Formats: sequence, structure tokens, C-alpha cells
Amino acid sequence: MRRIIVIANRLPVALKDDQWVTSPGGLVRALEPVLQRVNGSWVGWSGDTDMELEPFEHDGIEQVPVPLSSAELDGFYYGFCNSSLWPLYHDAIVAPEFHRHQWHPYVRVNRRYAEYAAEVLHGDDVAWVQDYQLQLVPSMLRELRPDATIGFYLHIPFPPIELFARLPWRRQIIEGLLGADVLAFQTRASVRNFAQAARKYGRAEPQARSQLAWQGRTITLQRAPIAIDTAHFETLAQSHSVRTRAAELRHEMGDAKRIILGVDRLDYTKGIDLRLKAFAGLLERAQEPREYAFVQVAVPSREDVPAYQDLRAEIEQLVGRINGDHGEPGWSPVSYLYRSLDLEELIAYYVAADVMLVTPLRDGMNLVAKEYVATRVKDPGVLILSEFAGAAEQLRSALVVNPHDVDEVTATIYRAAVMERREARVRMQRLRRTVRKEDVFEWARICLAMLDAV
Ligand code: ADQ
Repeated sequence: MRRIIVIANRLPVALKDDQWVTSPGGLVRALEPVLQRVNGSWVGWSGDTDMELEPFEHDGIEQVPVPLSSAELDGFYYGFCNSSLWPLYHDAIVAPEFHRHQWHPYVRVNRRYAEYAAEVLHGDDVAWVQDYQLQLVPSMLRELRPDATIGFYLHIPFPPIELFARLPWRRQIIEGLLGADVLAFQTRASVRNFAQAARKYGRAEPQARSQLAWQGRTITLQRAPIAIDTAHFETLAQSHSVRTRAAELRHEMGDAKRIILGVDRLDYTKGIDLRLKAFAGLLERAQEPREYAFVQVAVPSREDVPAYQDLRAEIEQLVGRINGDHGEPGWSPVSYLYRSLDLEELIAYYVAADVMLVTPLRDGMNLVAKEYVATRVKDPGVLILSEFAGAAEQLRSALVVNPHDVDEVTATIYRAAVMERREARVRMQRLRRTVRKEDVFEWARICLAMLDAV
């Protein structure tokens, strides 16, 4: 097998009390065994600024740290990645900002990742670049290693051309990506959107079977929806400690008849505010409001970006208002947790929840939806899923909603709450079949097989 070099914004390890520890997450779990088997390398930032580190080995994988200064982190990561690209690629839910003083560090930092990758890329090794932070790397790497096999995977949506057109550096981004041999996306819509933008701004020529011709090379476009380690979630969900904790959580929530759950990074793409309003609508209409408890777990995210600070304040105000309007002494309908949970605790919440609300306004995939399904081993539970999450292309037996339609979401929560067990079971069985078959190992296999075929 050919050696694989993953190039991602972050390394799969981070320093904790002077020790390197593997970061949790599906991508790392899926790629670790593959990279170990092929003596692969991982090129990425360590998470600490202004630190020059030599490559080192961790769990059989060569780690190649790319240094970033704190000024670069501001311009490149908080700036161009998360104030320009992130909102632009998510339907401009928040207005994207375009600043030349942030674009320049994006170019500079992308070049550095390409240079570090070129150093470790030999012979017929495969380079596999991850996500929107590194869209210039494929072409920069191709300049340094013209014969390399290069793949790129976009974890977030590729936007429709009407939106992408706003980007002052749209041609550079398209040309950066077209340096790859294989470009893979979460959904068919993203493949389509990219093909259109590549024709218009890169003058790429469409070929048969999702291929483009550009500068004498053929580039393959592929849909490869990312997934989770389903078996691992299933096993943990059945463990005694998780089930005991889930029962405890239900009790802590006043033994409400229906527990409704939301779990997200605190991000304006996730639609947390509209979801809270939909739940408030349910309380207003319910005959017995105390039968319902809503738990929102929000992981702190990008706290240095002003739009995220505003969002946090807005959500907290909304939670306060709903609890103020509907609560009683000793009972609050909404429980709000602003923190990250460890995996077992997170799964206990999934197991405890009768209804899972996944209502992003736009999401590349949304792994939370798949995680909930994977943990519903004993009781079915109902998944309510936004039509604007990539996951909706696969999880068709969920109750699919338009998250902007607050009344529809309210009505759907009610429908989920009173759904007959038989219907819930049939729906959940279908969903479970999908997440079992199309797990993260299958995703990695599809992506790597395509790269191997180049
Ligand atoms: P995210 O926007 O971060 O990912 P998502 O796919 O839902 O969104 O992944 C979030 C992860 O964080 C999940 O694995 C979840 O378990 C975990 N998580 C959420 N809340 C947590 C909490 N309170 N404590 C601990 N863990 C928590 C981006 C894209 C997505 C795409 C993924 C992968 O935006 O669309 O699915 O990358 O490609």
C-alpha cells in the first residue's frame, strides 16, 4: 500500500501536561489505523502558537508540526477562515467579511503547510488535504511535487455560485483546489456547486463522469459523506455505566415524559435560537407543559470571533426568557449547558433523550445526528433533522424540517413526542441500517480507493 500524508489544519494530537495525547473525534479514529498500517504522516498545527517543533512519532504515526505565530492565527484562522470562508460557505447566515490583511496570511500559511508536506512526500506517496482552511495547498503542493497524487476533502458545504461569486479571491481558491487529482465533498449539491464554479472561475472543462479537465490534467469530483465509528457508539451506549448515567439524567430532569435534546458547537450555523423558539411554541400550546424538558448542550467555539460572542449572549438571553415565562419554582423547562462533555457523558445524554433536535440552517454533514441514531440500541427515539444538513441526503427516515419555519418545527416536536412506538421503531431501524453500513471506515475506504486509483 502507498504511504498516506494527511495535511490538516490541526494535528491529531495535542499537548496536555507536557504529554502528547490523541484528540477525540471521528476523523482521527478513522484515519489512525490506516496511517499506522502504511507508516503514514500527519502534517498540521500543534495548537500552540509561536512554537517550533521537530517532527516526532506518536502511536506509529509521524507527526509533522507546522508552526503558526499568534498574529497568523488571528489573520489566517480567526480572520479569513472563520470570518470570511465559514460564513460564505454556510449560506452567508452571518455576513462574510473580506479583508486583504486576512487574505495575505491565508496565502502565506497555506504555502507553509504545502512546504512542510512537500518535505515528507516521497515517491508515490499520496497527499490528502483536509478542509476549507487549506484550499490553496493542492496547487502549491503540485508546484513543489508535480507528480504527486493529491486528494482534497471539504468538510463544509461548497456554496452555490451566486454566493461564491462574492469572494474577491474566488479565482485563486478555485485554482488552488484544482491542483488536486481528486476533490471529494459531503453532498451531491456541493459537487455540483464546485463543478459550476470551476468552469466559470477556473475555466475547467467538464468531462464525462464527474471529471474536469484543467491544465492538461484530469480531476475527479466525488461525493463521499463523512460518518462516525458506529460500532464504538453502539458499544458505549449499551455499557452499564452509560445506561445508569442516562437514567440518572432523566431523573435530574424531573422525570419529564419527553426529553428533547440539542447538542452542537455554539455556532450560528446550527440554528439553536430558532430551535429554542420552536420549543417555546410547544410550551405555549401544551396542555401539560411540565411533561416536556429541553436540554441544549453547547460546546464553546471560536470565542475570539465577535459573531460567536454575540450569539452566546443571544442564546443565553433566550433561555432566560423561556424559563422566566414558563418556569415555576423548582422547575425550568430548558436546561442549558455551555461546555464540552466527555464521550460517555455525551452518549448518556443521547440515550436519555426521546427526541433529538438537529436543526442547522446549513451544515456540511452533521455528525451529531448520526451519533444519536447509533446510540438508539434499545429504545427507538425520534430524530428531527434539518433539510439543510448534509446528513438529510442519507437519513431520509428522520422527520425532516425546514428549521426557519418555527411553527413547523414546533408541530414536528409535538408529532415526535406523541409518535406511536411502532412508527418510531420502523423509522429508527432504517436510520440505523444506514449509519451501520455507511460508517467512517467505509468513508475512508471510498476516499482512499479513489486516490489509489489515480
Ligand atoms: P462541526 O460543525 O463541529 O463539524 P458536527 O459534524 O456535528 O459539527 O460534529 C460535532 C462533533 O462535536 C460531534 O462529533 C459531537 O459529538 C461533538 N460534540 C458536540 N457537542 C459536544 C459536547 N457538548 N461535548 C462533546 N462533544 C460534543 C464540521 C462540519 C460538519 C461535519 C464535520 C465533519 O461543520 O458539517 O459533519 O465537520 O466533517
